[in-house]
Amino acid sequence: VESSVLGFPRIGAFRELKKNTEAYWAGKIGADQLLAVGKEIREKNWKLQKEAGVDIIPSNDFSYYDQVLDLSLLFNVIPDRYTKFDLPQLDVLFAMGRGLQRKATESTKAVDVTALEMVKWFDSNYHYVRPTFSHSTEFKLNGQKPVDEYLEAKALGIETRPVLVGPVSYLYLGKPDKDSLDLKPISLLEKILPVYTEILQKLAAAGAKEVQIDEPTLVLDLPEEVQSAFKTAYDILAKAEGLPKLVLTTYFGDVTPNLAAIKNLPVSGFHFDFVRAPQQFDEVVSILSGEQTLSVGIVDGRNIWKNDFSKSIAFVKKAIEKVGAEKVVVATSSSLLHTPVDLENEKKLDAEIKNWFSFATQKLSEVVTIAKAVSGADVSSALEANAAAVKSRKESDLTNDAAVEARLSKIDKSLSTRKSPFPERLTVQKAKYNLPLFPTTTIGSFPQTKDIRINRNKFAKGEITAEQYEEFINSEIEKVVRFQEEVGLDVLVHGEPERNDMVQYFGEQLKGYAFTTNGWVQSYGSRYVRPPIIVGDVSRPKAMSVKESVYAQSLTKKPLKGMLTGPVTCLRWSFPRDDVSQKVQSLQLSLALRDEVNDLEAAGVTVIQVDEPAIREGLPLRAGQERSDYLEWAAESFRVATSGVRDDTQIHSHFCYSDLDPNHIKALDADVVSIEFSKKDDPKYIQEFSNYPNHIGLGLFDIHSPRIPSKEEFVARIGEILKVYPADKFWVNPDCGLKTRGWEETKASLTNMVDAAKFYREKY
Ligand code: THG
Ligand code: ZN
Repeated sequence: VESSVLGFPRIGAFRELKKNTEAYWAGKIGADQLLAVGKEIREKNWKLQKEAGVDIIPSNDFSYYDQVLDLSLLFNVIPDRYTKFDLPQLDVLFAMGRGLQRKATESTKAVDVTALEMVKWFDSNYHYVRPTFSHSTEFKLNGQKPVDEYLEAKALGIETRPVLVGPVSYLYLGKPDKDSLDLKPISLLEKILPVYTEILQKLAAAGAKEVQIDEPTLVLDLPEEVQSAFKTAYDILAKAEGLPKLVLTTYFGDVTPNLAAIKNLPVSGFHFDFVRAPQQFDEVVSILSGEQTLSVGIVDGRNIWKNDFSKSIAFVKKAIEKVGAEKVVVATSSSLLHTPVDLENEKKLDAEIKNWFSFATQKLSEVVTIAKAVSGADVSSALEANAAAVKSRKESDLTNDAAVEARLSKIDKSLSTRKSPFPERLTVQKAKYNLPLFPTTTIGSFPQTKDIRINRNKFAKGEITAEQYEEFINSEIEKVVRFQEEVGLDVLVHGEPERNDMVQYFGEQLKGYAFTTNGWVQSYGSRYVRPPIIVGDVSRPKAMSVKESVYAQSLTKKPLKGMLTGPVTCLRWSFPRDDVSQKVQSLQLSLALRDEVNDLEAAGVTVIQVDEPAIREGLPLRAGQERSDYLEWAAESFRVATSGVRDDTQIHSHFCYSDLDPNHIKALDADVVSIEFSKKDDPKYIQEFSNYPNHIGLGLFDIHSPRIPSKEEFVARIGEILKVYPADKFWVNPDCGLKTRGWEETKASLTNMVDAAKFYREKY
């Protein structure tokens, strides 16, 4: 029985890709050097997998930014606005991913172009760049990245299986460009198949026997025309000459509701995610023809817990019984992109806890060991060690806290309801804060400068004292407060210089969490996160954010928001436990945060923002009972965290990176919400949000891009919104926090934004 990996992290064991990509953007290194680093990472990854004994090793899982964006480039799905500057291919990729604004030089034209929209990859914390189609899109092959990378591995003596996102998913995950809003991407299917055929033929000609063709949209509720697109697409591909075998790959959920769509597809095999959806086993196996292979996704690509070998082996044996050993492949459930690279680089983890984990590198041995075990090889010592680790975790005191469990059992309606309904709260809040029409604010973080990172590192290493560090943080807070007063913002923030990441920062202060020193996972482009790990029942030993917020408020007469990360987001951006439900973990977090919210209020910080950008990410991918349960406990968690306050305490929240449903947000009952909006070109979104009952700020500029919008641009965008949107509910703010931006562009953008708000204040 063969072992298979669907994709390996491409960031490098020590974030080499990030460092070099950002150096390239800053003009510090040339493209050659960046490309060389990419090549080195690919080589290391392939050799690592080869040495671990993996039989089916992926290629084209590497990307300099995002694998979906790579495909857009490969198929020439490049809106005209990116092609008119004669940029090199690599810069077109980055311009589409993050926007580009550059003054003219002697040899180059001025460039000014916004980025494409970036959205969550299913229910993960990875974000892809959304393909954007228009009536004038003409598919044609633009280079041959998958072939080049296949040949690169081959030259190293390593046979690989190239990975491509399949045609139906690629189209369905895209959207129409603003000049073609009536276009349904799936209608382009027959136009795109020739380029898929062409690249697949080239792969076969280069020697690839099989291609992993990812169709993860099969785990979604699909409209009829998308379901039927699978048959159309794969029938056409099957008729083409000279194609490699195709393994249709699904992950992150249950495909059975779309089973009819893939039954009888002319592919050589299927991959299913049995970590997430073991219950689909009987049904999916029933559609296999005698020839088709079954890739059994059994090693979790989304979490860091050690595999339970005895369970997995039993599962794979069941598969062998059904379809025969020669048809079964043991695989990771999804790409390992969502896990950190190597547990061996964690030097500070408690040895007992460390023994419960498995990162991408360790997972390679896991698939290999399981494949060997079911093939009858003697792996008894590996099995014994694994059983001991599984037992140690189950029985550890670190896992269970009776006090937390007791408090959880007492949550009731009174704990999750504000004292009065919104209209009454609004009256007292208006009197208390006396804000102008179109109040301006930011989402919370300000630029995380080099200086901030250096000081944080020094403090972590003990090179400066706690007092020195506090003094530094206070001076940063003061700078941010003064800046906001100067620009004329109305509701201020402290800027979060003390925080590395909005989840990691709280995770590190909560009991029940473990954290890594090098456990980076790509979030988008060059931005990575280091998710903390929930290992046991969660509680808050002491206040986590009060000191900084109180200090910041003491510097100004304007209201200042205390900033917290909501329970659902803390859960979703951590590696969760797999032995307790998400609901329980979320409610435990909500109690810890409730204490923090109440402490902030008692300390005089009475505008409090509890961000829930991941609320949509947690939404089960399909409609149904599980989804309605989720919506209920997610909203309940937020309300438990925020309902302990007085009516005149103003609760804010913030959401980004997803297509939100205003109804879901309504259930949180926050007084003010801000949502990412600048890339939502379709006027229907403005309409959708215009009925939102409480106050709302629709994000006015993209914070992922260094580009500075002019005052006129802000005025135009607000004007568009005000055509359908009630003026007295409307806040003015950016899309999201500013931590990834530099100060220069932050100052310029916010100044223009505030000027635009003033313009409308005069007008109304
Ligand atoms: N934190 C976490 N997940 C997230 C976000 C976050 N997911 C969605 C969204 N925000 C993704 N955005 C970002 C934005 C910035 C960074 C990461 C994800 C970022 N990372 C630093 C970097 O790569 O340089 C490292 C931060 C650190 O030092 O810890 O800036 O905000 N969990
Ligand atoms: Zn955000």
